[in-house]
Amino acid sequence: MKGFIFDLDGVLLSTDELHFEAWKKIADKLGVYFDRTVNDRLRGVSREASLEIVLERYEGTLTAAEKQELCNEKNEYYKELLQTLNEATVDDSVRETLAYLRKCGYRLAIGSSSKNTKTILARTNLTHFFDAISDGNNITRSKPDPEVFLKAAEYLGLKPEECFVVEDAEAGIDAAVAGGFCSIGISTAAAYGPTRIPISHIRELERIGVESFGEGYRRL
Ligand code: B16
Ligand code: MG
Repeated sequence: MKGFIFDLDGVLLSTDELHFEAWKKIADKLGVYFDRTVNDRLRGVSREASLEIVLERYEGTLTAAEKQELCNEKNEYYKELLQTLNEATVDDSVRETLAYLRKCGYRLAIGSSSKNTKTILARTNLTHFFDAISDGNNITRSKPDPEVFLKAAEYLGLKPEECFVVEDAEAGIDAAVAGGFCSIGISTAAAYGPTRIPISHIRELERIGVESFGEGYRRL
């Protein structure tokens, strides 16, 4: 194994609350019920697919242009909220684990559905840890399609079977499995059947990193 591809939201930091606030504004404007349980279903899902979930309880019909306008509006609220992120948003254990894996010689990439990935990485001072970034701006198909991870591996110059994918969402694990990656699941994804290696804390990646040099990960 030579690389680690990290999902962003839900793995390196959480922007759940910010997505919630932004979608809530849209839902309130439409008069649609929206709560944190619905918000949980938006994890790892693209902006457009998220809107479709928000609209499940909407009685009217909207044109494609109106839907696009709502997505844009949500993103404007969300970008304002992203201004509150800073270095302290990210747990020390995340920085320490990324630094450790780099020291071991692994190549690191981001594989995120978010089109705001670069802003989030810059605001939290995480950009320098990564050799490559694959995000919502360079894909045409969202998770569970493996495109975002396949592009990340390509940017790293590695084959899928040489990379771990670390994910918190079921759709992300499905994408990793479909792409031929070794999936590591955290949070919700730890209890998901197809996950190859469940973990309960990001620090466990250090052990996996050490044990997986060469063919070692097969013995886990
Ligand atoms: P944006 P990930 C995902 O990021 C989020 O989990 C999901 O809630 C969001 O809808 C999606 O990015 C798109 O984000 O609106 O910023 O393009 O988990 O794939 O890092
Ligand atoms: Mg995620």
